[in-house]
Amino acid sequence: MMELDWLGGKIAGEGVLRLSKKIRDLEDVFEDHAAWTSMDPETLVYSVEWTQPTAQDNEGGLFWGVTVIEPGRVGEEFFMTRGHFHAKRDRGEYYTAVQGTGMLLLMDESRSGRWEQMTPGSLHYIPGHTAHRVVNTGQDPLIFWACWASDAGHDYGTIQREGFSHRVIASEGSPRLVPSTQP
Ligand code: PAN
Ligand code: ZN
Repeated sequence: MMELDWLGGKIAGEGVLRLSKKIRDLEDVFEDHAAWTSMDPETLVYSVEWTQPTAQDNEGGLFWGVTVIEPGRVGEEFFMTRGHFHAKRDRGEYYTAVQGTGMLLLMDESRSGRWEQMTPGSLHYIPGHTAHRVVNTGQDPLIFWACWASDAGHDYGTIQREGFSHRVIASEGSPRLVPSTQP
């Protein structure tokens, strides 16, 4: 059995997997390369803890995890996840935020984008065939839980090459959604 620290964004138990992404791991994720270069490469941007109680290729299984995105910016752009399509495109996912404020960016395969505001208690259904990225637009860590299909897989390459349709930047202190000029 696993124990969740629901509001702290932690999972305790045997076999919990963890990853963290620092500034140095996120080259070309943010638009302002000069600002990225000037930052401390060891700055933590986000971390993920998750449990895989079944094999990754097990059709019908579910995985469960939590992401904590630190507050911060690279240039004008807020800290955010890499974002991905699922490798099996039709696999959906649930996200629910428990702390902080942010935006869930969604984009379909024809690059049509939309977004949903994330606040404590907001529940987000991410349909299949939809890339998803989360942006922390607040002053505090943004913590959200997720449940996804065990055989979904992650396609990061498409977003790396083509980017998202929109970016979220700070404009006079407030988050503003702008069309992307480059991946
Ligand atoms: C989430 C994400 C997590 C980190 O668990 O994997 O928030 O974001 P990136 O994977 O885009 O770096 C999820 O969507 N799983 O499918
Ligand atoms: Zn996903």
